[in-house]
Amino acid sequence: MTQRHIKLVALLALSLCALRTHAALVNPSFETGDTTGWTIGGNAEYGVALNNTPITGTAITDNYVRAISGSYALWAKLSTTVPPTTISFSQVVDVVPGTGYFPGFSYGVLGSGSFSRTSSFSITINGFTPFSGGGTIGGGSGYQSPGTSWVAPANVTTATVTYQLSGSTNGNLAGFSVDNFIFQPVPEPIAVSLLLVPLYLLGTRRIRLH
Ligand SMILES: [Ca+2]
Repeated sequence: MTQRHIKLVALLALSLCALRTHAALVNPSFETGDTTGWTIGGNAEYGVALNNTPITGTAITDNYVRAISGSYALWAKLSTTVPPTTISFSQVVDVVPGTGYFPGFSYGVLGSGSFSRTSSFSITINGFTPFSGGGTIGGGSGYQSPGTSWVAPANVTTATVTYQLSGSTNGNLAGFSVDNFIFQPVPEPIAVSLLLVPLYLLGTRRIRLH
């Protein structure tokens, strides 16, 4: 390896360090087959199951689990009948002050036949709720994937992120599938440019070799 190569590799490594972030959810899509890493709240019945596992005891015909990635997803039975049911998912992650992050997750109600169910969600970080909303889920419509942006304030190095989901099912239980939790850093333009410089230089070096 020439000195030039060593410099380029060092620059590339530096750039990757700039892009690297501390935030990383444990078990973000339940591929451990359970809820390892998560603190689950709320009063809903829930579990983790393989893709296509039936969710029994709900008002949705052929209600089943759909994993949006990997083999597993979490399922939860939600309704607004008294008592209303909710489920929340929390983790504490390390963050870099001043860095932007994208928290999000995916959920849906999967089954056969015709149905329409509404749901509401919120994403709370260190007690602040940057994003909440809801929507209607129809039969076969698959997942919804809400997400938002959040910038770690100065001096804040940990974030307690809580994703909450509740369902309105016209009085009947619906089995929700939940998967693909995200808490990703948003790459800063300067870090991206630092990464592109050595990649460009390596590219021109390779072209010259040909
Ligand atoms: Ca999964």
